[in-house]
Amino acid sequence: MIDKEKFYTALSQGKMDEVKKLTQEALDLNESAENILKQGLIQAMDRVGVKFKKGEVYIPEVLIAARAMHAGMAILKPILSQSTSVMSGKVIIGTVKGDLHDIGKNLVVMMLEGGGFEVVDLGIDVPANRFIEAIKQYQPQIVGLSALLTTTMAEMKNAIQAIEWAGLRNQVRTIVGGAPVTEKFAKEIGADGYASDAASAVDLVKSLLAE
Ligand code: B1M
Repeated sequence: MIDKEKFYTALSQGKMDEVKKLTQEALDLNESAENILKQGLIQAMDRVGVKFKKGEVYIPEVLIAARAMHAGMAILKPILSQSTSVMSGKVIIGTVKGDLHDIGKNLVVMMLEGGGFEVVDLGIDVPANRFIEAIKQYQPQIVGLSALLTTTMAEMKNAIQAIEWAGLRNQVRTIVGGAPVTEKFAKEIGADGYASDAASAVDLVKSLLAE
């Protein structure tokens, strides 16, 4: 049983050691890494997000919560990324230009690695030309774009267009995701796929590679 209140209290107060302890304790009690992630860490961060929206907490509080979330995720990473299958494809991924949110993207990376994919993480605030350089350098089959702001969603379109203009569109499949992104938007900007969460991103990549 995951103590959601304890996770929320520790995470919202930015108590990294406490979040790590709670995460480890839950693992020791045989909770699955997926459950700890969803019911412990993500739900706590969602509650912080609601308070942020209402103006009850501000950016510094959200930042320390994000740092505490990363501390918990670091404990789960080896488990989520554990894979017995051989590398089944290469994915490059990044949060688009102007956007600094990386928690969700990092989860997608972990789950893809767990799904047996080789992942090159380009980080945050990634301009279109960096995606192009990375396609040439790493020769991936899939390019993943993440955005958390309605204002940076347009950058996804720019990146996909730039890939097309660089003559690389037939070489890669593009997938998009992030809280404000929808299936409809993905189609409008010419992405090859949309995933609403990290687990679906793995299924999506698998299905695109099987086509
Ligand atoms: Co920001 N922020 N933030 N923030 N922040 C949101 C996104 C917001 C919804 C908060 C709110 O108002 N309720 C709002 C966006 C509003 C909008 O545009 N619609 C917002 C805002 C406004 C801002 C600033 C503009 C605030 C300001 O400066 N006034 C600013 C922008 C900075 C910038 O990017 N240029 C800002 C800053 C920040 C912090 C730096 C303080 C911090 C980020 C720290 C970090 O990431 N290292 C932060 C945080 C933490 C949040 C909230 C609270 C949490 C986001 C998060 O990590 N969620 C967020 C509110 C919320 O979402 N509840 C908010 C947990 C994560 C697991 O979920 O990222 O959705 P998510 O990822 C999911 C799926 O979306 C999906 O899978 C993931 C796992 O299942 N997914 C993909 C994600 N990428 C994918 C890619 C894929 C497939 C699936 O394929 C490639």
